[in-house]
Amino acid sequence: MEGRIKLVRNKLDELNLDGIMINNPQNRYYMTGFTGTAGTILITKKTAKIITDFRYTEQAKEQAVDYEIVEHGNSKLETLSEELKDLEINRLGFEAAYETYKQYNKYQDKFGFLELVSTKGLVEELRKIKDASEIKEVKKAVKIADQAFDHILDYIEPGLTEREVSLELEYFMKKQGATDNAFDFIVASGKRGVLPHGVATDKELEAGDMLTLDLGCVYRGYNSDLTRTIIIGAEPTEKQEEVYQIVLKAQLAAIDAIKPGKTGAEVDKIAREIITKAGYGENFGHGLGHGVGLQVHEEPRLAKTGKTKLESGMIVTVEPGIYLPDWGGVRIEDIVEVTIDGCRILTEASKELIRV
Ligand SMILES: [Mn+2]
Repeated sequence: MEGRIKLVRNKLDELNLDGIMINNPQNRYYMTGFTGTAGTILITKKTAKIITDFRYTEQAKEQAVDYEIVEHGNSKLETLSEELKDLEINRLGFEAAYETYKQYNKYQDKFGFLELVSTKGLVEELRKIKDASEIKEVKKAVKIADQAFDHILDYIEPGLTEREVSLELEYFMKKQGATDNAFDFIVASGKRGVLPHGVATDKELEAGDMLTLDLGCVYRGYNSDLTRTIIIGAEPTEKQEEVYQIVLKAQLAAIDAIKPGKTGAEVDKIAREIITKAGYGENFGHGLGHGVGLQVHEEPRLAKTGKTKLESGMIVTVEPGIYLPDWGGVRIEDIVEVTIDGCRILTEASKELIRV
């Protein structure tokens, strides 16, 4: 964590701040290794502290060895205020995207002796590039999702409800060591496939349905995200096969184009052009992909608006889709790691149009 603290201190210098308080849970974990759910990180040019309560002081001492642990009593803000005065902080950064207006007002009341300075994505910026230990955790989360996909292929049969499929996925992944679901799984069968975020319902799976499964888990704080579309109990129709192959072609071309220096918009465009040329441009209404790490959706974005240039160590999804009203949809999603000269696909689930 020392390296990460140093990088934050460089940012403090750049922004002419004496310190920053970090409350965003993912940023807190990233900066400290502390897994407790309450505590404010205070990083200044010379000190690094976690202000937390009685429930977490021992745990914080064990997990966050680079930090001084300060236990607060009834009022965390009171303790924070004393610390800030002792440290002679004049300009204090806070996380604009995380703190609420109500909380900001409380800070203003308590910290009248200093200037509160809004910061945007200071820690998130560091989180874009994953180090070896983070890549290892994402790989494990990806592996659990891959195994869950293989498992669910054996489990699925006509007559099961989407909800039963979703529950089985959750049960399986948690048995493999996942601590949580990365999001509400999408289990969208038949015409429901038109909904890019069609979470599982009581609809029963029917022969001839296409089924889009979008699942992911959390492993040691890191997320996975996997989408496959399969076909249930029948050979695909010509149209199902056609739409599937277009999405797959777009996905493979985008993956092929990923390398350092390319922007998210450039990669998005490659997939979008293939889908548009095939006549389905209007039916691909979302971005191509997103960063994955401590949050399942984070920077950088692969989308029309994605200005970030890809760099080695970024981990992103590539997930084009085609959604047709009164018909259904197809989406195929892998997670890839950007390398020095291209990218490595971390997802191993098959991309054949699988019939179960
Ligand atoms: Mn995704």
